[in-house]
Amino acid sequence: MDDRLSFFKDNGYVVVHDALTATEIATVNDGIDADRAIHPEHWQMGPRVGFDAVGCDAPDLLHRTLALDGMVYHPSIWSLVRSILGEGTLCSGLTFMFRFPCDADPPEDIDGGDPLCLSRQWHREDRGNVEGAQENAYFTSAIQAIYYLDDVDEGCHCTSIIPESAVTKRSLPKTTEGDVCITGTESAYVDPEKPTWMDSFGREGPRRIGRVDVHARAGSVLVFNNASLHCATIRKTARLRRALHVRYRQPEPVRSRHALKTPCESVADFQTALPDRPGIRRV
Ligand SMILES: O=C(O)CCC(=O)C(=O)O
Repeated sequence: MDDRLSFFKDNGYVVVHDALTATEIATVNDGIDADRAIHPEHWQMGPRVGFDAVGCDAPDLLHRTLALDGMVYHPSIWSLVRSILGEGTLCSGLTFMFRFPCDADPPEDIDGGDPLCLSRQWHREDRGNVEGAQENAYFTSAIQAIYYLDDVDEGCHCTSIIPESAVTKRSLPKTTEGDVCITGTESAYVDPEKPTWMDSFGREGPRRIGRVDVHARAGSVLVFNNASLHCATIRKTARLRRALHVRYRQPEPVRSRHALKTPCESVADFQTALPDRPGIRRV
């Protein structure tokens, strides 16, 4: 545990391998397949740029299936999350995501030695919102846990992240009005030799260096500071990648909407909207 905490402090993320048993993985995937069969209307893809993905969010999703109940505060990461964010931390969001096979060709100018990579849209969640991060030693205002529900390697879509310590995040320039947000992300970790990259779908963005592509077996979970630069690495692949994203934060400050999704305006809103089953709703 201490090793994971110190890795998280130094890097802004940690991977917990084999966090879920084969039975837990099957429970989640089977439950989602059942929900898709009964409610196909909730799993329709909206218009996307070039590659297909679809997700469903809690609270609605948790009202339709019991299969994710054990995942809201899964014991493999819950004490880690609470050690980082402190007593009073709550789940503030949960999304199940499918990323589908993609047959587009990689651009000629490949990104960072990754021959199958089609796209990377780097971002800090909530535009780098770090409200409340100064309250803990990890400079973390919210955590996102991404559970892989399929094996992930260099031949399929993965999550990528740029290691960045709590000390660095604390020292980065921040906005001085409104919510406290890290600024200057456009130029962060940009390759000085070749600062831009055009993805397979004609979108130009910064070409970042220093990334870690998270390749791990189904049942592993990436736990990261929501303000760390990360993205989905979209690859040419015939494989599906399923993942469960769970978000955590402190309810305060109530005015900051970080780690929340519409229509929930606060952690309390999200909690109230959850089904009243043991282990899910905590307020
Ligand atoms: O799907 C992924 O691997 C990462 C998605 C992502 O960038 C996000 O949740 O903000």
